[in-house]
Amino acid sequence: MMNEKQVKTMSKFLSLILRHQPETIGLTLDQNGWTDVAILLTKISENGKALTMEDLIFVVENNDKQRFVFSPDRLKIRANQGHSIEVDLKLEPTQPPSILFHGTATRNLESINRTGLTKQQRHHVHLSEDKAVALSVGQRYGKPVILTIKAKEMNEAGHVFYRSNNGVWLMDMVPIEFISVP
Ligand code: HQG
Repeated sequence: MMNEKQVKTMSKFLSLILRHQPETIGLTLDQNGWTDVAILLTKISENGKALTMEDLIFVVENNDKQRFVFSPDRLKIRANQGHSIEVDLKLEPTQPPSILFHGTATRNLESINRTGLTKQQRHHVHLSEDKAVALSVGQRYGKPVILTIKAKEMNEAGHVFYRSNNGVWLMDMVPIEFISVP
């Protein structure tokens, strides 16, 4: 059985492979972001990181943010969100709650005040229903600040919101008029 640290390391590696650079291990994703589990296991082993199906199931089930999902027959796997490569997750537009949160670093505020929130390397701007999650996201990049987004108002103004299977809210951008900076 894998320990907590091994699970975390493997989760990070899977994020790299399933969201950003599948070519690192010679893998390809289909247009919806899925890849074949058997091929994934083989490619990972060929790249010196032995992983059994049992371990992979453990990593998927114990991932703190439920970042990955199997197809119902467990023959395929993909990341739930967070991609930088072009994939169509086939998410349906969804009505957001009245407010959502975005954690960022204070040094980004000047630029955000000019252009609103824009997607950087990833496909979407990511928002959370949970302030604590937003705080930890912001902390990754420096001194954190939590922005409150008037999501319902923004949605009613015509901006499309999607919700990933693991509960992350995704949109193309957030104009400045819907952002409250503390
Ligand atoms: C910032 C984690 C300057 C933005 C989380 C962020 C999330 C701007 C950074 C997921 C800007 C992009 C995504 C602007 C946005 N000027 N900076 N106009 N607009 N930014 O990593 O939201 O652990 O692409 O504030 O839970 O930090 O990977 O986005 O600081 O869901 O599963 O540009 O990553 O999930 O950074 O994080 P990211 P994020 P995982």
